[in-house]
Amino acid sequence: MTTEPTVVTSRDGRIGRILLNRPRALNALDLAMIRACAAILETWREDPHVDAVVIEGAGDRAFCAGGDIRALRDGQLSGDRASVDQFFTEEYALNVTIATYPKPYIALIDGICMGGGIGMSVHAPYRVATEYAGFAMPETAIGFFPDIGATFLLPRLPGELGTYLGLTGLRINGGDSVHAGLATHFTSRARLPDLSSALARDGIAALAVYNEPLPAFSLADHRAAIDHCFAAATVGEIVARLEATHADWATAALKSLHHVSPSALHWTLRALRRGRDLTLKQALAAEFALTRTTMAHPDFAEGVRAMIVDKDRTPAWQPTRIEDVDPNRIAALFEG
Ligand code: QUE
Repeated sequence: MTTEPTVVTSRDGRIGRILLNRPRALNALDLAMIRACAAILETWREDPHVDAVVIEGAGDRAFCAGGDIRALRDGQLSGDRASVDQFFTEEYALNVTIATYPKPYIALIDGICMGGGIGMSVHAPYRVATEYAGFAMPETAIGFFPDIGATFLLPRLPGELGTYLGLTGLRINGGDSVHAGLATHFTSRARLPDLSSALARDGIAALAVYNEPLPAFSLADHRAAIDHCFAAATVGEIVARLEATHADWATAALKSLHHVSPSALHWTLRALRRGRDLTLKQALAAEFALTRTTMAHPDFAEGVRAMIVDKDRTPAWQPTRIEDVDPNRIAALFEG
């Protein structure tokens, strides 16, 4: 039996292609995939035959659902911090490579794009979303925080949209992702194969040719209220402002906030506020330090257990209520 490579690379006309090829795992990134992407980007960096890089996900469900969170939980629980550190070191280095790559890097996002998948796309200058794209930073649901440079990216979205997305973990669709600044172009799934061929033939000029009119921003009517609620200084005050906002979007946001880890809400808000003033590299270094302290909190292993390992979706958080999180304990995570 031959096993298919989990990253398939090829040259096609003027471009280099990367296919994240683990469709049954929603193309989630393990360390081998991160290494394969980093290696081919180094090969192509100086290759005169490669003018641009196009990355896609295999299958029609996902661009990339994130990182290999299950392996990270195993490493944390067994005390193998070295392997956990290795994963984040190489993943975050790849995020910087993508952000600073000297040639156009174009992500075609036709399915879910979460966590590590955002790190593989949103740092790049060109991100094409289809109507099937779904962007989310859902880490508070697993007792973690938006990493991969999201503490740099999210505070730079319009108003408080990034705080809203990072705390609730809610998913936004392809059109909305362009309005929010997560994607740069919108091309329907039906035309994506033609765009992909045109990129190989004509380079990035093809992006404008295949760019389509955007559907209306579904959050447009709520932007001012989102900004007001999520500008609050504490998680408790954000919840209070949402409770005072009698609207369906606010009810949905509250439902998410009451499902995710209360402790993760507190450390995520603090990390997002800090990221406003950091460069991408500084944000990633700060995130790396925060992986060490937050993963040692019981909510990380419990959240991954509930959402990914056992899939019962009923995590037993410690503490269980937002108002019972000890601010001193959160502050200590940022000093560790
Ligand atoms: C929150 C998350 C992640 C998640 C689910 C959440 C995440 C992640 C995955 C994931 C999905 C499919 C896989 C896989 C991991 O799910 O970060 O290995 O095959 O990577 O609710 O943050």
